[in-house]
Amino acid sequence: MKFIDEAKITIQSGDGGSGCVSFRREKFVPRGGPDGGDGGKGGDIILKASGRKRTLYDFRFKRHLRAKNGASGQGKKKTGKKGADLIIEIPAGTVVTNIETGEILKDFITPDETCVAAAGGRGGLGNHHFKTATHRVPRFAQPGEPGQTLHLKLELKLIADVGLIGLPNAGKSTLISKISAAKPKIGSYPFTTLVPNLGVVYTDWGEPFVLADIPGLIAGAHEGAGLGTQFLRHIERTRMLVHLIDVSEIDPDHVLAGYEIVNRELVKHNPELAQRPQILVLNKIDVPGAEENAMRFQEAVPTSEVFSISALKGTGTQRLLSRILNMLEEN
Ligand SMILES: Nc1nc2c(ncn2[C@@H]2O[C@H](COP(=O)(O)OP(=O)(O)OP(=O)(O)O)[C@@H](O)[C@H]2O)c(=O)[nH]1
Ligand SMILES: [Mg+2]
Repeated sequence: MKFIDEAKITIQSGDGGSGCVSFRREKFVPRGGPDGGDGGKGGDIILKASGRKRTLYDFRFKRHLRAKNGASGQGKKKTGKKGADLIIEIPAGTVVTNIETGEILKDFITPDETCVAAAGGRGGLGNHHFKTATHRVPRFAQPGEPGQTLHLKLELKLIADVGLIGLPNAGKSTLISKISAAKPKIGSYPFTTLVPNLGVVYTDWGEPFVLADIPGLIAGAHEGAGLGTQFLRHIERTRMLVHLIDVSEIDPDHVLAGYEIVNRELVKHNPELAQRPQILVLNKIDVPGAEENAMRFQEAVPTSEVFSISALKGTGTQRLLSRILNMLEEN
């Protein structure tokens, strides 16, 4: 089970600008004295926890991150421009370690926490600082201090944004295996899944999100039946639920029976969990006769938005993903 997202990056703060060697030259001021300004400070690399980031996905493509150098000082004691800082957004929950020393730089817990991971180099002093009573014509200035380069490891303990719930055999593991890299066991019998699986779902429309596939819920799950409470507890930390229903198994005389079993378990385990935003998804729409069942179900829950998909064939899954993303952004 891999619940950790990891990335290695190299950060480099900006070099300080060099100090300037210059002498005041004006028509009526002979031998005006040194007036070289200081170099600007190099930009810092700042790490910032963000509530919008959910994974370390960005760093697969962007591994080397640099802040800007400070500009050199100029005549007339003008200080060089400061190099721009680079703010790197990471998900809250990321632990940042210096790879060379093994030291933990920071454990980012809540959004908006920041940390200067590498400070920009100081700017060099201009030559006007070096004028003394005995040394009136300093023809030198200080170079800027170089920036720092650090190799960092970012580790994020993944917390599921979306929980996938449903009766055993509804096709939860099939769905997660099709839309993420997770490779859970899939079987044509109940209780194939014995431990939760997490998968990161990447889409073209927004920030990736983390989906949790949990073992099927059955009546009495809140008291430990089936695989019980430990998995209900697992989905307590998600922000929304996707309730998967095997539409080929719907009993025409009790259309909502299966759906109600799962919801009852949620309420009994934790009433707050039943209030969580939930998307209803009818799966296995490819099975002959499923369309009629889907219609019956829709009529029985007229107010709810119901999706029909085939996890196996991929029918309807893109539309579902786009709705999940919308709901995550709304909440
Ligand atoms: N025809 C059809 N079969 C599907 C579809 N999705 C899943 N199945 C089949 O349904 C069975 C159960 O799938 P799983 O993904 O293991 O179901 P699960 O909900 O994870 O089951 P548990 O882990 O036991 O709770 C497998 O035989 C799948 O091949 C679908 O869209 N269409
Ligand atoms: Mg499963």
